[in-house]
Amino acid sequence: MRTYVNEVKAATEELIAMKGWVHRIYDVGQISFVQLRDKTGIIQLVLDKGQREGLRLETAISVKGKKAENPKVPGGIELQVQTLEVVGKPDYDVLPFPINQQEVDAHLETQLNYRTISLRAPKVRAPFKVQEEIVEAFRAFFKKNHFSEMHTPKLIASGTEGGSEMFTVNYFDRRAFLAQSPQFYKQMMVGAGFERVFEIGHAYRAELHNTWRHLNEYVSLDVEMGFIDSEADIMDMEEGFIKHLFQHIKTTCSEELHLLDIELVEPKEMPRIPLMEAQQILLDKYNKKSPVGNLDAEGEALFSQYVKETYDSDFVFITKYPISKRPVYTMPDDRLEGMTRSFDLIYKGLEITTGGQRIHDYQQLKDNMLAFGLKPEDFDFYLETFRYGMPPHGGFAIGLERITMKLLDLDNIRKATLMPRDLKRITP
Ligand code: AMO
Repeated sequence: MRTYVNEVKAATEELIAMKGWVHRIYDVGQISFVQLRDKTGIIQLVLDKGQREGLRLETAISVKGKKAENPKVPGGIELQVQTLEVVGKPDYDVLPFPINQQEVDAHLETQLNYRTISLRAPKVRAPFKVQEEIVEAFRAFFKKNHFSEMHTPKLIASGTEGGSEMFTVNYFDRRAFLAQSPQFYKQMMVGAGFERVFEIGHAYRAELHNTWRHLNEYVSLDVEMGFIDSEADIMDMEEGFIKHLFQHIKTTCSEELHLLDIELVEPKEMPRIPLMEAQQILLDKYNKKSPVGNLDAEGEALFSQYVKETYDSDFVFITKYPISKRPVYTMPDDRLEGMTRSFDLIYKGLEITTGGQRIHDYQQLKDNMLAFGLKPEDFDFYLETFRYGMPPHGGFAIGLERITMKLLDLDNIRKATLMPRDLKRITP
């Protein structure tokens, strides 16, 4: 039976079998100290000269040995190796960059070019363990709250978030698109009787900008909920999830948080501030003008700073966006002319979520399509659901890479993306 590095302490076998990669080698006279790295950590192996022969960094090996206490090595335990087998011989001249240092000293683009190499470095890989746990927490939280997991089509016939930013694909003799979001389908599944649904899946945006926060393919954590009273139910649900998430990450990722030097402070109550108020505060306090009906990236950052100072919160919901700035499915706000029952959630200066209540009345939705210059007949497959008693509903989507990036204070979304797709990159 194989023992992983994080199990060695508790292992009771006389001879312990371990597998992994050669992370580091120190030769000291007749013996060598080799660090073996597996997916859970690093352990020191003690080898004699014969066993050491031919070993290079990153050789994949399988060893058997006896464990011994050594207070000088990390973890306090080393393995005195009795047998060693090379199971994966390397075939490189030089490594593209060293991966056994505290930090990988290579440009991000180089790290991405050699992604399977850079990911071998524990600190580069750590965000993905956290990301895995974000997904785990998302699934567990929403399942517990009566949501069903969905897998909706990614090859679709029409856009959901406004016409722009779509990738076109050939679909036999027709044109199809890659889904910008599961928006229509998650709403349809509410109407189909599932009532509460969530989806973890890729979304595609043909954005033409290469920035630290945009990807052309990202993972969207989508939620849609039927029989709501208002968009406040949706914000409550998201706030509840984020609080659950912090607890979960603290308990499941303590090693990764330590490695990345992150101290997670549990979120306080998240303020909910109408957009117009936020824009006014930015103008009064920072002399910062905002674009019509939105905040720009600088405004989001400044406003987060204000919220941190005023409410001691890293999160803020911006509410009540104008009709003209929100997609066709968004519910107008009958309490405020020209505005919608929608929101964004800003976390440490970056939008991580858009959400809101949707129009559920068939005729109103059809009329809104016309008002938006869309042809309702192009959306028959979607509109159909609304003719048979669609309940008031709403939802939101969180960008997985964005929330990972902010949780871990990473400065570029690519560091939270295994294989980023951006303007210039479609490999590896
Ligand atoms: P929106 O278009 O705002 O809303 O997207 C929701 C969230 O997805 C993430 N996101 C991105 N992340 C990385 N790169 C991108 N190019 C990118 N685009 C979006 C962000 C964003 O907040 N259907 C609505 C959601 C809803 O109302 O339920 C939608 O897709 O974190």
